[in-house]
Order: sequence, then structure tokens, then C-alpha cells
Amino acid sequence: MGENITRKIIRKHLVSGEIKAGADISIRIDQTLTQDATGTLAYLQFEAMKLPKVKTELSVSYVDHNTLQEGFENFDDHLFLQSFAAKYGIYFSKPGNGICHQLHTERFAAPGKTLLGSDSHTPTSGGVGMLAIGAGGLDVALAMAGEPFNLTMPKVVKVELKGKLPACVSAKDVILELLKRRTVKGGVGKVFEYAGEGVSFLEVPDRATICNMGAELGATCSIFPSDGVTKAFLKLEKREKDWAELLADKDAEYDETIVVDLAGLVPLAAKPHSPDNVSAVSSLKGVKVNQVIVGSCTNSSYRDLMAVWHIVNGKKISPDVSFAIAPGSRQVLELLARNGVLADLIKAGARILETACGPCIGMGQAPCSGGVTLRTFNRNFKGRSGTADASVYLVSPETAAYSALLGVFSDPAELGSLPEIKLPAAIDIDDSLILAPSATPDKVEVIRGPNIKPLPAFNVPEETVKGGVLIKLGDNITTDDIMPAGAKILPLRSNIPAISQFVFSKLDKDFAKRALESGGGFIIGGTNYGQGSSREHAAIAPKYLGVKAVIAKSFARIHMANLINFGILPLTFDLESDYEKLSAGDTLEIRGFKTGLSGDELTVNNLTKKEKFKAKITLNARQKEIILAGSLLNAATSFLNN
Ligand code: MIC
Ligand code: SF4
Repeated sequence: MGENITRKIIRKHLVSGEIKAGADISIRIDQTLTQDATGTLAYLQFEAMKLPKVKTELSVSYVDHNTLQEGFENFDDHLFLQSFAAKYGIYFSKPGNGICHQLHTERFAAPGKTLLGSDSHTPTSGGVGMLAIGAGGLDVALAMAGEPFNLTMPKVVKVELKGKLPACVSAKDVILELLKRRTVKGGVGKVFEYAGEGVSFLEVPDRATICNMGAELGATCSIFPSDGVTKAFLKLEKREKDWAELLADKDAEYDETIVVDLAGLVPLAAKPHSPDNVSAVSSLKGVKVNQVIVGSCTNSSYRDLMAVWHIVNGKKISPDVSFAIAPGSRQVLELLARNGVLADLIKAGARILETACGPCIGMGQAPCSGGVTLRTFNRNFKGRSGTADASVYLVSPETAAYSALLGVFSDPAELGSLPEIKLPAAIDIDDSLILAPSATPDKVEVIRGPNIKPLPAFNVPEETVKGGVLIKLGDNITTDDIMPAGAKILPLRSNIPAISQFVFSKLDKDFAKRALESGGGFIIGGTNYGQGSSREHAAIAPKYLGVKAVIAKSFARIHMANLINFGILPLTFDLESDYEKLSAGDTLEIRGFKTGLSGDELTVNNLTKKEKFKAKITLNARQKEIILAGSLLNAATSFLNN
């Protein structure tokens, strides 16, 4: 039987393990990316490995998240990142250049290669046929040190796209349809590989949008073939040399198949507060809208903003709507400035924002109290926008623009067909905001402002682990719930003691104080615990507060890896009914924690309720070693220095 694209790339990069769904494998990583909010820790961890230079083919450090500079912290971080990159052989993309995923797809992504990024939307580069995976910063630091990346061999799902999208239905609607069908946990342990005649009608930016939001399905990554469309895109980016054809064999096998009839799709929206809470836009028609924003790594390409222009050009945005646009990259912004579209968007009433993540991560543009906001972004978790009681809907650029005009939720299908949106005929490529590493690295001093604090030490576990249930949570808890972001908290990303004070602060403002005062304890979660971002702060900060184990019904992939990397044991309930019997405040005890780790379950004593229950250990031998060492950094530094 023939091979699919995912397996072809994995086979070429396989370092250990068997290419069999569910098996532990490790693969060689060609490229890495970091962004500023996860990058400072990733580089501090790389520094602890005491290597003179990265060992990858290419590593890029982007600044796109912490760009509102209310105090010295963010600029301090940018300077640290810039000087670190110069010294250690890393390319550095300056603030103002754009969002890492949009930029990486434009300037560096290459078919058939592997990319590991310290951001959950790294799979965006799958739009050019790259195996691009999101991970915690420490895993990315290890990849920079030349170590292979460990993962569970995913199942490969063929998503067969039939036909062509109707007018005013676009890539965002395709991925929202998949989220509607499969939910935010439907992709865990899977790669979504796109195939079928419909693929040829999607340009690379459309493919990138679909791969980007595969992260919301919980997928390991998503990938498109590399075909003539990819070649044309890379040629436009003056990178034709990076192109290679990459197609699945005609008789390729897949673990599962999903068929999507593109012609039958309608404009869709994800309603508050989850990306899988999807309905047809037609069913929301008339809902009053306060704010509309087009941007983020999901929908901020030239194509997306041209679609917006076709809808709003020559008209005025509703007086009751605040309409903002954040182009994904400087290249996109410059193209729009040169072809006059930017002027038309301003004339229509748009507020033009910096080319950065911005409002997607609560860096400005918080909605009004109780406000309704339509965003072309990928996440609408409660409170992430900066306004706790806002209702955030995720929509396509077409739905966003049409609704901004009318001031109420409006279905762009009513507009009929728009003129065909073609990519520009040529682009004047300007990489001047991407700085190459220094030719004299020994002379470069790494700049460490007061915001750059050393990493805390990570203790090894004791044989008897005892503590209270610090918090009991429901299903689909996000890393935004665990370690909130936003303009006030994000600047503390390089300072673990300070940021730890905000763990669970939106759900339980006394969590940090209680955890520290009681000497730590346990977190109890439902299914898909830790979905969302790759931020390892959602593991390091609880570890700093003394959290010893998380017992949940199931875990999201990246967060589970991050918990292990920082020595917090993830355990799953043997019987889900045991979850019901636990209450916040119960005292739990695990005797024989270290010796018991060699097995596949531990007994947890609930000293308060005088009951016992079994918790499953689903870790491999390497992961158990990391827990025993207190953290992967402890385990890896001894390993790398040998
Ligand atoms: C996000 O969209 O949640 C982020 C901010 O980009 C995160 C990374 C981070 O928390 O720094 C992600 O997606 O991994
Ligand atoms: Fe930035 Fe938002 Fe994309 Fe995260 S999801 S990388 S915050 S634009």
C-alpha cells in the first residue's frame, strides 16, 4: 500500500520508534521557531544546556505577542531575545515585522521539512506541506540543541475536500465545519491531512488558515500536499528553490477519512465560549455587534484583507461598531499600502493596528462590558479578550466585514459572488526586519534587563506525596484558565515568581496564595485538561506553587508534555466515577510515589473522606525518568553534558 504525506515526512526524519499509530517515536527537527512570550524561557533553557550555537538548519526568534510596551518589561525581553539570537546562530524577526506563523509561512516554511515551534499554532506552516508541530519551549530548546523531538505516532486522518467553495464562504468556514463535527478534543493524537480535488482550489493562505485552526481540534498538526499552488506561492515569495513536490501516493492508506463537500458549506461562526460551539451565521442574523476585528495568525493574509476590502470599499462601517484590522505581516501591510487598499479601508472607518497578535491575546482592544465582538481569530475562550463578560464569536473575514457594515450579525452569502481574489502578481521582498545571526558571536553580550529572572530550581519528588485538592475543575479547561495572558500578565513571562501569582486567577483569585501557604497539592480536572496554547508557564508556575500532580479524565497533548517536562505528574482516573467523589479541600496522599512510578497505576488515599482510588500512569520510560529527575531540564542537562 502507498504512503500518505505525513508518514513520508516522518519516515525521512525518524530517529527512533516504529511508524505505528500510538507508538512512541522521535523525529529529527529541521527548523524551530519561538515567539517572545514563550521565547525568553526557551532561550534561558537552551542557555542552561551550555552549547555555543543552535544545531538546527534554521531557527527563528519572532517578536509578535508582547508589543504593547506599558512598562520596561516587554522591551527588555525584546533586547534579550535580539542579543541572544545574534550570539547563538538564530534569525531574529523584529517587532513590527508580523505574526510568527504568517511570517514563517511566507519566508521560511518548506515542503517536506519538519518545524517545531513554541506556539500551538505552529502547524500553520502545514499550508505549504511542512510537518509543523507546536510544543513547549523546553522541547523547542532541546530541538535547537540537536535533540530529536519525542511524540506519539499520530493517526493520520484523510480530509477529502470535494468541489469548490461557494461565493463568500472561505477557509475559516471549512475548519469551523470540522470543529463542529469533531469538537475541541476530536483531533487529539491525530494529524489532519488534506486531499481531494478541492485542495487545488485553495491558495496557500487558505490552506494555512485551515492548518492553523487544526490546533483547536487538539490535533498534533495538519498538512496539505505541496503542488503547483504551493510552487506558485513560493515563487511569489522568491523562494522557488525551497519547493519540492509532495503528494500522497494514489493508493495511500489512512487511519480514518472525513469527507467535506466544499460546495455545500455555508458561512459559520463559533459562538461563545468555545471554537467548537459552531452554528450557521444565518441563524445568528440580526444580533447586535459592538466590535469587529480582522487579524491574528488565522486570518490576516493579503487574501483575507482583500476580501474585506471588496465588501467595505466605498461604504462606511456602522456607526455603532468599532472595526479594527491587524494585518498579519509587514509584507501584507505594505502590499495593501501600495495598491491603495489600505487607504480605502481607512476611508471605510477601519482602525489600523500593528502587525502583531494584539487583541487575539488580550493585548489591547478589549470589548465593552457585555459586548458582542466578531473576530477572525482562532480562540474565543471566556475572558481571553480582556473583558470577562464579553461574547466573542469566531468568523471568516467575509462575515466580519459584512457584519461591520450593517452593525448586526450578517450573512455574507447574501452578497452573491465577489470578484475573484488573486494573489499579487509580484512582491517586492524586503527582509530587512529579519536580522541574521552575528558573524562574531563571541563579541555579542546577551542583554539582561531586570525583567529577565533566572529559572527556578525544580525539586525531585518525595516517596510520599501529600497535599490538598487545591482546585476541582470541569472539562476542557484551557491554558488561558490555568495561566491567563493579556496585557497585564504577559509582560511577566520572564519572571516565574511574579507570574505564578496569577495561576487560575480568573477562576479563583486566592489559588496562588492558598497553594503556597499549604505547601502545594493536587489539581483535579475533567476531560481534555490543558487544551489551547503551548505556554509552559501553565506548568512551570503551578510547579513553582507546589503542585505535585494533576489528576484528570484526559489531557491535551502539549500541556501534558509540559506538565511532565516540569515534573508535575499527570494521572488519569481509572474510574471516572472517582472524579465525582472528590471535593476541593480534601487531603490526598500517594505513598510509594517514586517506586510506584515504574508501574502503570498509583493508589491515591483520600484522607479526608477515608477512601482510596486508582489513578493510571500513561507515561513511557523516558517520561517517568523526567518526573523522577524533577524536570526535563534536570534530566537533559546531565544528559547533554555527558
Ligand atoms: C495563544 O494563542 O494562546 C498563544 C499566546 O499564542 C500561545 C502561546 C503563549 O501562550 O505564549 C499558544 O498558542 O501557544
Ligand atoms: Fe498570536 Fe493569537 Fe496566533 Fe496565538 S493565536 S500566535 S496570540 S495571533
